[in-house]
Amino acid sequence: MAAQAQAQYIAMHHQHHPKGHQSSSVIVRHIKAPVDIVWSFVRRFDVPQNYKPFIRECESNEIFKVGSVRHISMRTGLPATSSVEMLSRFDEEEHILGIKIIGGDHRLRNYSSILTMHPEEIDGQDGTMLIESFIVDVPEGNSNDETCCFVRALINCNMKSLMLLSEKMVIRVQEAAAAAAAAAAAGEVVVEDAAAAREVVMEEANGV
Ligand code: A8S
Repeated sequence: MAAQAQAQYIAMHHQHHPKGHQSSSVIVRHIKAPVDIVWSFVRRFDVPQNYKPFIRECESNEIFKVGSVRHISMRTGLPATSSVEMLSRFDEEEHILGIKIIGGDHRLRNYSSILTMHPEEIDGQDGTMLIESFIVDVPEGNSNDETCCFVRALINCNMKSLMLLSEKMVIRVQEAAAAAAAAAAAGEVVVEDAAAAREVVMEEANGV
């Protein structure tokens, strides 16, 4: 059932058509956090460093929308120092984020990625199936396999970090809800209810 849903999502959103000199792949990860929490990090096109561990800084002075551009500087230790990226898809209802790399000092030419997330139950809890796919030119001097491994490794790091942050956020939201309930029981109204407590925690984490 889950495998079928996964295949369907991939067929629907993650079809790239690589030519001979291009590499493409799909990565799936399951996160024990509801979609709205995972999406709260991913949707912030202007602050990718909130979850992507290789990014040092990001500049983007626009309100983000399709066509918005961000200038990223990387941490040291990578074969790259900067990247210029454009938001190519942004769907807040369906939870779809598409990015195209349009410049920068690195070796990934014509890189384009799509990230989607889908609600799923994990151990009886609200979870998220995270799917990311990409297509990129194979750089001169590298094989298709090398390129695919390199990009997959980077995406895996991003996804792992997103998973840890999201799962931590679930715990903070639960704690805030419990604290709100305890305060209410004691007759103090700090935040109105569990839903309000959750909003406070999520806004704080994402610097909204
Ligand atoms: C992403 C995905 C990738 C980012 C790559 C593949 C990159 O930011 C890093 C190293 C590079 O050599 C290329 O969604 C580039 O972040 C971490 C600078 C583009």
